[in-house]
Amino acid sequence: MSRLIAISNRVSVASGELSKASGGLAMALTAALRESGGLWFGWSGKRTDRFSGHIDFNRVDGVTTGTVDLEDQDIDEYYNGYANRTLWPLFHYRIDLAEFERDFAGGYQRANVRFAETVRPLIEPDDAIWVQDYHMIPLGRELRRRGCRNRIGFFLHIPWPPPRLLATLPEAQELVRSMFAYDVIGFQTEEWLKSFCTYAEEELGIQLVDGVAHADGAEVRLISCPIGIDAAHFEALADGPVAIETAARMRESADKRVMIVGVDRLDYSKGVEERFRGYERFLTESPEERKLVFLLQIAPTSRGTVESYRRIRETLEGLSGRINGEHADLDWVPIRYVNRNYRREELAGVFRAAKIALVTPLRDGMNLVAKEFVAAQEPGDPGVLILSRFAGAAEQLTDALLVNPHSAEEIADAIRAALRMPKEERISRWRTMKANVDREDVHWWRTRFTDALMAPPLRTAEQVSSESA
Ligand code: GDG
Repeated sequence: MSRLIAISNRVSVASGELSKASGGLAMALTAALRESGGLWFGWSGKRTDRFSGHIDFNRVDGVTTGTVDLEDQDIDEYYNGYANRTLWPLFHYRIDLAEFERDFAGGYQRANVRFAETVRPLIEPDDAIWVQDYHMIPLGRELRRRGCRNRIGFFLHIPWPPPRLLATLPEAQELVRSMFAYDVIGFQTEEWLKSFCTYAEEELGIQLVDGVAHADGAEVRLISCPIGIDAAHFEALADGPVAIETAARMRESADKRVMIVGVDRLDYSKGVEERFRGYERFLTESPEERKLVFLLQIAPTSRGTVESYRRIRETLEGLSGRINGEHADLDWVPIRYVNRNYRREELAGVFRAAKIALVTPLRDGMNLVAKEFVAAQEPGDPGVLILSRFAGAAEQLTDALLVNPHSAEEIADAIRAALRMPKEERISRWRTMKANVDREDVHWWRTRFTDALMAPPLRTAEQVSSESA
């Protein structure tokens, strides 16, 4: 296998059992890079007074990382700006929150040029390059402009918006055109893939045949490639000592009540406000059942410097306080709302102790929490997953209780249905979901993408030039 170079905004090698930051992406890339002796390149997360292109190399757990520091202006315009205040809200259908600023677009382009210039000298002729996510959409084209003829793939972790929404982005055409510099473009679901194809065909007149786009003599494979978790590893965490102890603590503090759990990075796309309203509806409508449950919502803060993230934090604090004030009793609080980060093995224990998970994003590329909850369940007595129809995971986990996350009624109904669900039904739904989580795990995802990336070009360079002659 040729060497793999992964490029993403942030570089975080999943190292050791007790790592806090190792989410699915970190796990997946760490495994892929370790196998191919690869390199992981990106931003260090640190600032510098003047961008120098100096690469800081490190070796962590068998993976080489190379990171660069960015100037304040790049961090403001590229990361906090275009990535998190323009593309993130727009791609999650929140045009009301998207900010369209020329400075942001310029900073995004400049940072991508800087990444391309910095990483280019490290690329050997046989390397395959895998660019990750919305921070780096134009990176492939910038590498091509610098003479890079390697196989280059791009994977989008978040949704791709419908064409009419994307059209609100002033740079939409240019941005999408830049993507045809890649050999492979991967999306989490068929739905996002279709939206991309419709835009490419209708707005850019690009010809698509059997999942291959033909643009300016180039052929680009378009695939759906849903990301998975390291299911075996997560299941083992849930069976490990830290998780067992955490689950025991949770059960004791639950005092025979059913624990409903939600775990989300604090982000407006995760639908936590709407979830609280759905849960409140359940409390109001089911007086006889309400005191049998409580909701534990874990929501570690993210992107704290962006205004809309401060707002969501305030809203949730206010809402959980109001609901608790109105419904709590001397011996019972309906919502435990926790703003901090837990170790993965503690999360696995929390999932194991929970009888219901509320995973109700308004829009989500995939949502790994849904898969982690499934992986952590006790086979003989599994919990029920309530899942948003608008999470990428809903294409695979069709045996969850699927809900419209905007509807408080549907969320309340689903909580009632979950509480009343017979054990046999719980087991049978869980088995089907677990089979999917195990089969289409993170290794499956990585192999599916890298196989497409390493596959021989559809036409040789000679064919292309003789056809265009
Ligand atoms: C993007 C896309 C896509 C959460 N709290 C803690 C903690 N977490 C972990 C979860 C999970 C990860 O963070 C979150 O993954 P998600 O998939 O839910 O969401 P995003 O961060 O938005 O990720 C998403 C993903 O990329 C992968 O392609 O699924 O759609 O938006 O692993 O468990 N981990 C620890 N402590 C916490 O308190 N250790």
